This record gives sequence, structure tokens and C-alpha cells, in this order.
Amino acid sequence: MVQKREHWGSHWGFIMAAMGSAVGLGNIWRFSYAMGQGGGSAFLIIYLLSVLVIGFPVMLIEFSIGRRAQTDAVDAFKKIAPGTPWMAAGGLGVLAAFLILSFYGVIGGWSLRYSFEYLTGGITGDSTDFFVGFIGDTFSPIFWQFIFMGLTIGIVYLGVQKGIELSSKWMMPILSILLVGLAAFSLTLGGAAEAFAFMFQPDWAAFTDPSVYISAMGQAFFTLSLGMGAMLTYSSYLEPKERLTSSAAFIIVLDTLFALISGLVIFPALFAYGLDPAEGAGLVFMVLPNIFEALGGIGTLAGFAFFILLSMAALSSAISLLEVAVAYFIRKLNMSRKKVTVIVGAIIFLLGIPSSLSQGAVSITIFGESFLDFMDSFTGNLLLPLGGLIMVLFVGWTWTKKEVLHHGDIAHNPLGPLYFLTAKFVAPAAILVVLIMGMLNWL
Ligand code: ILE
Repeated sequence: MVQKREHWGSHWGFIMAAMGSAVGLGNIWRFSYAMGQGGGSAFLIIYLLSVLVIGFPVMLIEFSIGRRAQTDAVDAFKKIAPGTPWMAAGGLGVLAAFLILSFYGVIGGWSLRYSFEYLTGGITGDSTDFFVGFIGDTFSPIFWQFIFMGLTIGIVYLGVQKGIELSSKWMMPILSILLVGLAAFSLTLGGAAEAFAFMFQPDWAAFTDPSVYISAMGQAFFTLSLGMGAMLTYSSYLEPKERLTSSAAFIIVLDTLFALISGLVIFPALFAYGLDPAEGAGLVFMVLPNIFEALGGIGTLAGFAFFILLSMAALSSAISLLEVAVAYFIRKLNMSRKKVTVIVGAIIFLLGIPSSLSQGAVSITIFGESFLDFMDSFTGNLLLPLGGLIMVLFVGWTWTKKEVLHHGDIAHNPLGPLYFLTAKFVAPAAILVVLIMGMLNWL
């Protein structure tokens, strides 16, 4: 049985879906705590540089491969370069999508639980106790992870157009409105000046810390959904004549704006209440509820808006991770989308359970980190940059210049030659340097 491949219904649908993939927990939950721990503005500057020098070429390269090959992340390399080891990049992508979704679903579940709490009255009392009690529980976080994964599976089950495209077209505008509204509100709370100083005034000492470079580059990969096959898979549902350069630029600009505006939601509120930005992974879950509680009724409403925003952002990203694996197994096992989605989704859910349990119920640590934190840093700081590096080398060094420009849809753009140089030399060198710094730092 050869199945007909699906395509996007419109170019706008593709843009919304790819933006949905990019904008996620990475922009709100991960960006705020990574920046909080990375010294604020120093992290921001290195992150913005990584987005420009690495993020843009890698995204355009993933798009070029996907649109050219019209197939899943592993098969794409087999089709373009048969019998070569380059398909390792696709394999790494599918593996990364699998592993990331396992713990992503856990945090998506936390967000849903918090949305539900604010819908039914809000979180009162010590919010750190509440959070630690909740994530340290055995069943409750797994129950919410189950609901979150169920929603993810449901959307992917419906297919590219009826599931992913339709849901993204609804969710992305709602997300944007909620985000801008919340930032406007947060800026009135009295911490705006301090937040601006924290976010935009460089602390030069942080530039000498190698770990800031690693986490900033890891963040660029994570937030733009690069190195995990997601952008490659999504662009494989494009018709061959669809524009790529402007789409990549649009998605990158919006994703970055989303992260910055999320910073303007979180940090002004944080400083207004004298709380610590370096709190770590629990930042939005432990710190923000204090603020919402202090604000009374309007705080409950803001809390609900915030956690619904977080849940929807997580969902539109989770579907792209699941789609990477689903697209691969539909072809590999030659089974229907519906069956593959349910089976693969269920396996990823089960794989996420140790991450959930590692938050207090059972002590599961690897190299001194909880299982969840380990999965996060292992995929973000190692797998994604490695997968991205192999993809850039593949395109930069095995395609002719003409092919690179043509498939990147940038041949007639004045920036074409610059893009070629960046893709061939600058981006791989930058990724390599940071990866090596990461290894040395780790040893
Ligand atoms: N890019 C999204 C985010 O920032 C996901 C990362 C897909 C795994 O959350």
C-alpha cells in the first residue's frame, strides 16, 4: 500500500504551523530561566547572535532539504544522497524529537494543571510548596501529562491539514494577543525599569563564562525547533514552488519577539515583587503564582491567561515533535497515520514517566541531574547542535553552490552569497566551537 503524501492547504497554514512549532515552552518557560541564570543581557546578546549566525542558515537548510526531498527526516537523506552516512542527521533528529517530547509532555501537563487551578480559583498559600508538592507526587503529574499527550495525539491523528494546520491557525493568533496583553499588564506593576536593566544592560563578566555560550546556543536550537527534524518534516509538506527565505525570516523574527515579550511578562512582575530571576526550571511555576495571588481577582484572571498561553504554546510545539516520529514510522512500517500516531504517542508518553517521577516521587538522577533536567540539557546542548551540524555540513559541502542557493530559494536574493558563506563556513565553525567548549566545560 503506497500512501499519498499530505500537503499544507495554504502557505499561511504552513507559516502558522512552523511558527507554532517554534513558539513553545522554549520561549516562555525555558528562555526566562536560562536568561535568569545566564546573567540576563549577556545571555540575550549571545542568544541573538546565535539566532542570526546559526539559527537562520540552519532553518533554511532544513527547509531546503525537506522541500526538495518531500519525505520524512531519515528518508530525505537517503533520497538525496543514497548509500551515504548523512542520514545519521535524520536519525538524530527523530531520536531528539522522541526524547524531547517525552519530557516536554510532562511540563505541558504541569501547564494544563495550572490553567485548571486558575480556572477554579487560583493557587493560594506558598506557591513553592504547592509546586514542589505537585511535581513530587506520583500520580497527579502523570495524569496531567497523559491529558496533554492525549491532546497532542488527537491533533496529529487528524492529519496535516485537518489537525496540525487548522489547530495552529487558531492557536497562534490567540497566543499573540494573550502575550501582548499580559506584557502590557506586567509593565504596569512597577518592576519595568529593573527588568529593562536586567534584560538589556550588558553584564560583561558573564561573557567570559563558557556555560553561557553553550546554553545560549542550545536555546537557539531548541526555540527554533532546529536539529530535531521538525522544520524538515513540516517543509516536506510544501509544494516544490513555495517560498522559503521569507518564511524562515518571518518565523525567526516572530519567535524571537515572542521570547523577548515573554521576558517582559515575567521579569517586570518578578522585580516588582523582589523575587529572584535565577530561580531555575521552576521559575514560572513557583514565582509567578505569588504575584498572581497578590493581585487578587485580576491576578486569578491573569494567571489563567498566562497558563493557557503556556499550554497552547506547548501543544502547538508538541504536535510538531510527534509529527517527526509519526511521519518516519508511517513510511517505515507502512501503516496508517491513525495507528502510528496512537502507538508512537503512547510510547513517548511512557518514556516520559521517569522524567515525571524524577521530580520528587522517585530519585532518578544522571550525572547529578534529575532525569528530566538531564534529558533537557542532553538533547538541547548536545543532540540538537550535533544534528544541526551534520545537516549544515551535508548541504554546505556536498551540494553545489548553485544547488544550495536554488533549493534555499535564495538564488535571486542579494543576500544569497552571504548565506552561502555562512552556511558553508561560519555556521558549522560556530556550532563546532561551542560544542567543543561544552565538552571541555563538562569534563
Ligand atoms: N521550539 C519549541 C519550543 O521552543 C519546541 C522545542 C518544539 C522542543 O518550545
